[in-house]
Amino acid sequence: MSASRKRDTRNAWGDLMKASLAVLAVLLASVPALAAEPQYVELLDTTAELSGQGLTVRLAVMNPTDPDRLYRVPYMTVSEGKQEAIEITGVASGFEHPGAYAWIAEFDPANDSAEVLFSTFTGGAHCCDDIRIADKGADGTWREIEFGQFDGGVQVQDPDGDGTYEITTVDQSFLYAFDCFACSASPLQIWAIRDGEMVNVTFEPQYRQSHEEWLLQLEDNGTGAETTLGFLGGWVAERVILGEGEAAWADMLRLYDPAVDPGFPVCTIPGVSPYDCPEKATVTLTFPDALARHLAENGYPVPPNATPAVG
Ligand SMILES: [Ca+2]
Ligand SMILES: [Ca+2]
Repeated sequence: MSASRKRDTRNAWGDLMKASLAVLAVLLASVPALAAEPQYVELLDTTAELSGQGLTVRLAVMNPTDPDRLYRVPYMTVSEGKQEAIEITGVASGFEHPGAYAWIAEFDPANDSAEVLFSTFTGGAHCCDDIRIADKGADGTWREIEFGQFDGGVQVQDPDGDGTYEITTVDQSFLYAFDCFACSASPLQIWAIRDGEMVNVTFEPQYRQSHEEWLLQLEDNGTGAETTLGFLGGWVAERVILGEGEAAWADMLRLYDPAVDPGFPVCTIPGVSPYDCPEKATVTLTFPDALARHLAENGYPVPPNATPAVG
């Protein structure tokens, strides 16, 4: 091989390497930074501790100092480095060993720290996990976000795989709307934290696959129960999220048996529950009418072929 051929080969390799590095740089720039996996700790004794992502979380139980407060209350302290950042008090459950857990996870991309989800169990048959979140503001001050109480709890997941975690649960409004808790299907609900605010992102298109999977799960779980009103309500709502509302409504009407419809009382006075409603303002709706009303009241687009909601 001549000297010039060698030089050409070297140049060709050099060009190839440069091109490969350029491609790699573009690829790396387009891939979001890999976020750390969320970390979990549960309060099994009187204290528990977890460190990760630059934060230290301590869970402990406050003994009642006030004689009127009978129950011990779990609380959480979060430290950033060596500095205590925030203390958040949970709720009393009435149990001797109150249930509590925490997750460190990257929920809110608007700041330079991970967040901490703190849950305490309020007690009762199902209810509830009381969820609060420690979130660092733009000025570096930590704040408490009161998320709410969730029957059956919440999960920390990243359904769209972008490295920022979301909180998934089910739409609580369906749990007892048309049937008992265990007989009710509920649509998947997804929450994000954006600049310290809880945002319901259920309908955003990047979560479509999660909804498709949830629908499949509902249908499997509904084996033998596909015509109960509790199933049909949540099933239609999940399909409304998937943009199949019109077909879902037609399917529901085909499966719906008026003979098993107990009727659903609603109050025509806005904001008044059926339990507090004067008799003359109470209207009993059929299941399809009640479902259309429930969808509208809870922010779901009502399918165009649905009966008009009353009241
Ligand atoms: Ca963050
Ligand atoms: Ca995400």
